[in-house]
Amino acid sequence: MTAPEEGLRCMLMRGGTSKGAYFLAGDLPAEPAVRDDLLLRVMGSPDSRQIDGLGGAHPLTSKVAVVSASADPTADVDYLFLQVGVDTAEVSDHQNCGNLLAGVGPFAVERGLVAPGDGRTSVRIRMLNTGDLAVAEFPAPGGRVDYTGSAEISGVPGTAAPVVIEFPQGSSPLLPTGRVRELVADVPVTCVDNGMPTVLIAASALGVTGYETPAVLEEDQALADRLREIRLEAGKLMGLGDVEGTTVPKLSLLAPPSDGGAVMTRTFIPVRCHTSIGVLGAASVAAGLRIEGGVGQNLARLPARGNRLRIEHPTGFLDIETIVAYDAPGGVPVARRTAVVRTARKIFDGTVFPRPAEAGHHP
Ligand code: NQM
Repeated sequence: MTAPEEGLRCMLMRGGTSKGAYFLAGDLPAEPAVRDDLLLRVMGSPDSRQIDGLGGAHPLTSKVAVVSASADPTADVDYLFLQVGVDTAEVSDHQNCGNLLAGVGPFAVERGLVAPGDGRTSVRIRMLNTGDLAVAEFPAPGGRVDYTGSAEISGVPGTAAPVVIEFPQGSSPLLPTGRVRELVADVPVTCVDNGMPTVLIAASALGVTGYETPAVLEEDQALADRLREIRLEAGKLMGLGDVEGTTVPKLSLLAPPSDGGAVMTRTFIPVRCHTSIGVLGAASVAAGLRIEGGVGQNLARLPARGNRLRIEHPTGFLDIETIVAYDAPGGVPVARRTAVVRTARKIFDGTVFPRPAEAGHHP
């Protein structure tokens, strides 16, 4: 590997409603502290505008995917997601990202890690942040990824080729506290983890409607204080320890649907309010709505038939299929399968030049 200051091979991609820098693991330093210091300098962090790097000044555009061939016989590639702080010098592997996941299969084909099939290509992805598996299917006719198509996802202008993602049953308990509903900081919540630890709360329990814009909710300091209090307590109950400096659990405020869907959401990730909703965040909301006695039960409208739920969010909706089953009547619920359609796009492929390391700073 040449010195990173001489440039690193990098692809900028939109994955779902997020955007990030994709790297081959072999193009980055192996030592996590050295890698993370480099990624901060690539993304332009810490700086609220990320003016000196690739980051887009929002957690949804300050993301990194690290991809490599997998040694696991049940997977083709390994995917490590890293959340890069915008105005903090932090790089975290504590959460996964189902949106950047949409770009991982196409990136693996672009970099020659997997041989594309004829027509649609299927890539089995081991998500290193959780250890869980995902299978992504997308068009790559004649060996070249075709990003064009007619799939539309809320929060992204235009249309693109569908990336169909399936998640088999994950390894985390769906109810991390072992309870369907509990009082946390005096508010009824359901803590759920279908790939993303998420605290479900009725918006009305916090004195908001759940239909406010993210900007209005972000300006509400009293709400921010309440959410912080709930999150710190819920984090401990969910076995995540002290979550003060981490990005999980997320908090999803629920309200009755306004446009024919199952539920309206406003999701805090965890300080900024999401302009749509994360994929695994939505998977957790959807599974939570299907658990008997959860806080969403009286406000959601579940379709009489089928596994698909429409999760409404600030810029539209996300359709997600989830099958929740009980191991025994009245027993423990498990999410057997989750599936979603996303799109992704290669925006730029080339060499990124990190900001120079600060003199005397050795990570
Ligand atoms: O939940 C944002 C996003 C995400 C994560 C976040 C995600 C997911 O929209 O799977 O995709 O919750 O930090 O990219």
